[in-house]
Amino acid sequence: MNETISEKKMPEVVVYTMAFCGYCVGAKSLLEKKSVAYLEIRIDEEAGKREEMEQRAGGRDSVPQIFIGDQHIGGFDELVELDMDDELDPLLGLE
Ligand SMILES: N[C@@H](CCC(=O)N[C@@H](CS)C(=O)NCC(=O)O)C(=O)O
Repeated sequence: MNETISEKKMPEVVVYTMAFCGYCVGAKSLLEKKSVAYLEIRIDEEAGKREEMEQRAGGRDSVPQIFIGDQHIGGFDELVELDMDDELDPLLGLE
């Protein structure tokens, strides 16, 4: 079946963040530069979200923690590394 751009399924992108976090700003900026919509979850504002993040991220407790669909990417460094290796866009459904 032919897939038009408007029908293309983009995975849900989730970024767990908190206030005063430069790495969080960096991760969000990279996604925004690519015009990728993401759900930001503030672990310092929403009850239970810190625990949820740590559970999903295999115990990692630094922010940001980034998920593309069901896949745990890690933090800002891992996001940038994937991008530098040209592996990020395919995960985001951009290619
Ligand atoms: N290498 C990590 C560094 C993330 C980081 O250090 N985040 C800070 C906030 S900007 C943090 O969570 N510090 C508390 C901690 O490491 O537990 C990444 O690239 O995401």
